[in-house]
Amino acid sequence: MRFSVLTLFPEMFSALRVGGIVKRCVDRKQLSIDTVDIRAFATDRHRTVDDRPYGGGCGMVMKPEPLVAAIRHAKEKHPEDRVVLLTPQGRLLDQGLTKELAECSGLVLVCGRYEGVDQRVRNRWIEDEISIGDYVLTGGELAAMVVIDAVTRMIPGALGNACSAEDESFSTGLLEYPHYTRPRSFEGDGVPEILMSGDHGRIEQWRRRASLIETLMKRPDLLQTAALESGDVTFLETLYRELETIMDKLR
Ligand code: 4FV
Repeated sequence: MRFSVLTLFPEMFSALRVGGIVKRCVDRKQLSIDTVDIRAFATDRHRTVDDRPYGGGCGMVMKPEPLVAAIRHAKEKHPEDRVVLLTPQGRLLDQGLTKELAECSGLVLVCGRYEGVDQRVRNRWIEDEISIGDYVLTGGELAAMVVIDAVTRMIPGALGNACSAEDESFSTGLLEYPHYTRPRSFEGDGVPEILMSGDHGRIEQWRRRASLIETLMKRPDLLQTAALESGDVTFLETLYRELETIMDKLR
């Protein structure tokens, strides 16, 4: 997987190389992250990359010339790579979109700054727009890092041999089950006995039910789209009836 990141702050991406799964994938050549400094493509004496908006208004806009020159530079080397602008107007990043991006040979991630980029760049050069959430950042860099981190996890083998990105939050469409590790007792709190039983069938069922409860309590909206199995619905119905009984007593 190849990431070419077009940014005014290439040094920000050194954060991805300090450690963790992304660094490991880079070291194993499963992944490359090349930063391209957009300002290096500005041709005027002051190397200007932004200017005042036509029609007035506050803030500045990223100029088309240096940005398009930087995109051309990235596409020259890998014409098949998808050019993605990080912007609040983009498709909302979720696990499904992350999976889709991980199937690309490479991504050219364009990080905007100021109020945004000149519309003519979006019309002619941007192939996809992605948002990491409905809020406004000072720049696209952090959003680009989120995309790099989430997509890296989908690279086969990135998570280490035993684990795959298949059996986790959102890939099941449900929230993750609770995790426990040693010590067996921590400040008076223990660990559910079932997890020490060695009975993987019952442990699997316990985890599935814990995921359903977590999702019902915290993100019931996800239950609409989750790939539920028959046992799940029966379990949720039992839960529902128990809650009903409790509610009746409370009313
Ligand atoms: C953003 C987001 C985001 C908008 C103007 C950069 C900023 C500034 N990117 N998801 N939310 N971008 O707020 O991706 O240029």
